[in-house]
Amino acid sequence: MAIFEGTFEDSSRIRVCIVVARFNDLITNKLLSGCLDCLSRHGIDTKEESEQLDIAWVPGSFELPLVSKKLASTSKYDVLITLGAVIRGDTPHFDVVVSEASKGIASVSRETGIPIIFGVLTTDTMQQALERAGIKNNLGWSYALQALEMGALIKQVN
Ligand code: INI
Repeated sequence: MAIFEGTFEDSSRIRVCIVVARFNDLITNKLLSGCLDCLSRHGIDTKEESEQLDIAWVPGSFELPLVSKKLASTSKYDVLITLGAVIRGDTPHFDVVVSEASKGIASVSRETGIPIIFGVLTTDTMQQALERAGIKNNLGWSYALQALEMGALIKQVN
């Protein structure tokens, strides 16, 4: 019997790309900081000259799937992390943006075989988004952990 399980022992060797939406950058910059903090504490080089980490900026969450697809297709990364924030109160087309981002990211991940972490906060208010981006808890940290787990798992299964 084989048991496949992503561990954090080889985290320092995982190649990561983070794709971040600029829309609501008050929130997405905080998610990015949490993400980088977690990656760096797990041995990933997060300095500017890093050879194992890249960061791509897109205008909004709607653009995350296309750019993720281009990056995932390069074979340079073991895992991608997408970061965005869609806030219902301020967004009449909330459902459209969230649906396109979530379905798009899931389908890119399946098509390319590269795990892509869905780090798009979807909240009713800016207050809730702030709470999840650092005031109470920084979910960017959790997204990075999930990325390391999936990066390790996919290496085992390949
Ligand atoms: N993009 C977001 O990431 N969050 C939002 O809350 C948002 N709102 O409010 O509209 C948003 N819109 C921009 C969208 O993602 C695209 O960038 C834009 O439509 C251009 O394609």
